[in-house]
Amino acid sequence: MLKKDLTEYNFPEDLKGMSVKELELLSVNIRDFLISSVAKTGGHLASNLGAVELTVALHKVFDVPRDKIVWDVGHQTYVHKILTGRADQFDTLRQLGGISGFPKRQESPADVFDSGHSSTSISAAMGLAEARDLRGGTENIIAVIGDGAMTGGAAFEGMNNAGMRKTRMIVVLNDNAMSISQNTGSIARHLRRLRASQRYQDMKASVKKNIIRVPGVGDTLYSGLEHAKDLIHYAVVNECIFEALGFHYYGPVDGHSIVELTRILENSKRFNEPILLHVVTTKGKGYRNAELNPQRFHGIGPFKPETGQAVSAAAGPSYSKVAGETLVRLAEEDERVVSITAAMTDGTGLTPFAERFPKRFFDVGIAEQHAVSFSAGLALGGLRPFVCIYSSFLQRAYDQLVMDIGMQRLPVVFLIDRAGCVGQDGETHHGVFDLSYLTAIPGMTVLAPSSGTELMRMMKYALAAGDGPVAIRYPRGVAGEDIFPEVFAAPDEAKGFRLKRGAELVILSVGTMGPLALSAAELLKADGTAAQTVDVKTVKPLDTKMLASIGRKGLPVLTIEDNVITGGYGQDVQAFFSQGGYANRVHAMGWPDEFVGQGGTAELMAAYGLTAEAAYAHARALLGK
Ligand SMILES: Cc1ncc(C[n+]2csc(CCOP(=O)(O)OP(=O)(O)O)c2C)c(N)n1
Repeated sequence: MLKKDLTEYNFPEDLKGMSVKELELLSVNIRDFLISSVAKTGGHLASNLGAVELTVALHKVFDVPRDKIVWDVGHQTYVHKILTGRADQFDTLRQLGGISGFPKRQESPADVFDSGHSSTSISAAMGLAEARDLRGGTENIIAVIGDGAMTGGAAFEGMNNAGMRKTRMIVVLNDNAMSISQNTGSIARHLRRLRASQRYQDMKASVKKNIIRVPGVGDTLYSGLEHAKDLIHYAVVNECIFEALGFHYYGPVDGHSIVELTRILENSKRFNEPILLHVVTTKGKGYRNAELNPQRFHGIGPFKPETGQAVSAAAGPSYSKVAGETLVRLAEEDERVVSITAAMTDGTGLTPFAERFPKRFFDVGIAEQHAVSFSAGLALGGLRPFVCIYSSFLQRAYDQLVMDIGMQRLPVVFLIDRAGCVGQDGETHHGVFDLSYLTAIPGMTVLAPSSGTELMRMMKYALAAGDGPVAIRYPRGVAGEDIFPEVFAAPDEAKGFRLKRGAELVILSVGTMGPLALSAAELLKADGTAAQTVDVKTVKPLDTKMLASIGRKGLPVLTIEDNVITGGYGQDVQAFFSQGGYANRVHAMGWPDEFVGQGGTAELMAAYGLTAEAAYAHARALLGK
């Protein structure tokens, strides 16, 4: 029986008794709910709209939480959340204290693996399956992975291993031909061919071979199946990469047909070996605006459902836009400039570059490790690569940063977008570790602009420098105006720091923490305390001349950074003073040693004491006031 409101169901139990017709009508209701709900909160709409029938069928066929579904990236789990009793919490989606836009084990037993970064589902599902087998369990383990996430090398590491071990697990490949933008690469081409293949064949023989192996019940199951004649069809293609990796391949299947999906999923349960079900879906399905522009509706802020228009417009160009436009200008002047993205062309502002210089632009797929080693090769080949990756995704490529770039002192420029707190995407996406992980690499120059113009100056410098890697990190959102009088100068030319007469304390703010530092200084001034503010543009190498002159005066120092305190700029300053024998007191402000959750950036900063008021209080404490 269909109910008026999704919150009235007792999901997933209520799904079990529903007919195909009812499941189809339910899917329509879920779509309406998704559109009106995400229009208010923002979120990953297009991917979820495309996965409605697939998720309904998964929950109809499998018994969650006993059976385990591991969602790759996890941005497409809204329907799964609705079908596991969380529809009533959707007004809190991605908000401070609300439900997450990604699977969270803490949130529900139905969420078995926390994700946010791509291509990990097959490995995690394989681990769950091998653990089940060692325990003698019988539950089904399913990984759901998109064609975009399938371009990540880690997915193949998992398949390589599971295929060899013949691990009993199901991989559902949700193929909508889209990553965030059009999916690229040979895997995408291969999937296109599989999709186009019309040569279906009865999979009876294959089912028999596999079912017969199910201990105890194989024979009975098979004869039941043979009579039922509901065997899955599969495309016979001359080459199928998944079969070469040891998986049974079935598909392509219409990912919007509840009948097809439930049948293939039901049959897949009976396999005793790894199988991959190739499901074809349409990103944004059922909402015209999203179908027409799936990229824009991949991740979107609040919008008007009738028109698809954003509720509020940005107050100015973002750092990403400044970076992309500057890169076009640099490339016009210097033909060695090339740019690389790992499936984030638009997010990193590279669309104008891709259009203007298609041959010098590389979208390598969701493959950050490859992107970094590839850029090492490009640099060795005489080019000047600018690698544009979000801070949290660059974590993937740490060894490549250390060995392939840092150790070899290659002139690669990293444009590290979404550095610092990113807001609603939460702990998987906050870029709060980069200052720590980058400054640990010998020879890496690490810069943090405090305005859009500073970013431009830094990019120009990075191209001209050319004697080692340069990382420039900047946050999500609007690039501000210059707020400090000093403009960026090359680290070795940076001079001219003078302690102001009468300064009682120095506030060193990194990059975009500048406004916070200036407000704190204002509060202190009102209290009769003279604080000198410094815009720290170069995080590494440390400005030792400046620090030594502060050290000699013994002034207390407050540092503020949009990074974890551990291993950040503040701790480098502390180490400089203590190792240099200076007695300055230092208080380091930044993110604490914990995974910071989701919420508005300002809300989170307030919750974690990254405010002008908190800075004022710390400053006074340093001065013993
Ligand atoms: C390691 C990593 N790099 C980049 C991203 C950003 N990202 C999130 S979803 C996505 C596209 C995923 O495409 P697909 O798996 O096909 O899912 P779809 O949204 O099309 O359903 C990308 C690139 C990420 N989550 N993780």
